[in-house]
Amino acid sequence: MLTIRPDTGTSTREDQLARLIAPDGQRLNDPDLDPWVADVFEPQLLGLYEDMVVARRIDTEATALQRQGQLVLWPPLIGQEAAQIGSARALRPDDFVFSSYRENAVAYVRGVSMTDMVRVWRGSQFSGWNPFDVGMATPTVIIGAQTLHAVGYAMGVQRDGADAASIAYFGDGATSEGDTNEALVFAAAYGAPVVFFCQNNQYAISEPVGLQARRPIADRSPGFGIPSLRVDGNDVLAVLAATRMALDHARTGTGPMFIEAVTYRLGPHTTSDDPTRYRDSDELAQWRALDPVERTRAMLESSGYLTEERAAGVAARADAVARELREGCLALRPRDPLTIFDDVYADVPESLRRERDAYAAYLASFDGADGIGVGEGTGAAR
Ligand SMILES: Cc1ncc(C[n+]2csc(CCOP(=O)(O)OP(=O)(O)O)c2C)c(N)n1
Repeated sequence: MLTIRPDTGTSTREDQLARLIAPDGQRLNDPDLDPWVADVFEPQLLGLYEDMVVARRIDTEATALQRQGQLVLWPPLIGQEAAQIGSARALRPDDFVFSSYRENAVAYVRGVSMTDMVRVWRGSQFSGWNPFDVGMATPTVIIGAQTLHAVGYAMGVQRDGADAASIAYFGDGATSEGDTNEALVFAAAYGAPVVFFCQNNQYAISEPVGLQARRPIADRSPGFGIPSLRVDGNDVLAVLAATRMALDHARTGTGPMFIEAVTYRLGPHTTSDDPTRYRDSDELAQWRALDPVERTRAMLESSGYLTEERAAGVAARADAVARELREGCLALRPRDPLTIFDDVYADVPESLRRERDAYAAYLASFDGADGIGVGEGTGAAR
């Protein structure tokens, strides 16, 4: 296996990361970031902590549902809670989110229901929710495509004379895609009010970030004329501050901004992936020590704010959300397979009509075969 790991793309170099909470929970100061979180005291920090605990609980519950055969696939976010919660809590309701498949904590903050969160992963619907109800487009699996959507939306906002912004979430791997680079060119050229939020979780499936990035990812966008910030992505307060700063930059007509949140995917790429094949346990242990949830907990405990009662409240909230997720998931029924042909064309082309008829005939061929229907596990159906 090729392993190129210069101390650049994969780096957690202390000197390069903007940070407000140390790994041991100590509150640090940063003259650039501090003003953006001057209103964040213990109660607000407890809210961010609760969000992260809930996000992790959603993730473990969905992973368990996949292992129990109730979901086809799940893309875990464990390790990336601070990057997602800190950035999502910086958004206003009139901002618009364009994400990949891993931003389930962002979706939670935007108000996506637990049932909608798993619809697509259960295979019961082709898309998850109504974007305009929550200010968030449904996830994009095509790597980097959502960056173009975010820029297009931002250019529309600009032409409407509104002061909202859009935000594009993507991974380190997506920065190698043509789409992302085109999006950066357009955003810079038109001064679009968009924030590019890259979660550098160190891997694009099995490829370490150092393979594609010989310099920190945050060094790329200045070449397009877009200022960037490299922040500790496991520090929820620093991420909140950086995203508020970037959104303000975008909304006030100063143009796009790029944030690289340096974090780590503690779990597999998806539930189909085995990360032990491409990364070692020492690396994992090193990042576990930087756990974003533990860090905020340590901070709140050392200040005496996280009492047993408050911790119990957080755990109860996480349990309630997990229950909602499980019940919502199990209540979802499969759709008629033929509906895959619906709602794509207003006037269905002849070729697609023929394909639909052929598929309908194929499905019908199982009817009455020893009383066993499609999907019930017959050798023939497989
Ligand atoms: C255009 C395109 N090429 C390839 C893939 C296959 N693919 C799925 S996930 C992935 C890696 C993405 O890595 P990154 O952008 O770092 O995001 P992460 O999954 O780490 O959050 C790839 C190559 C795809 N979905 N779309």
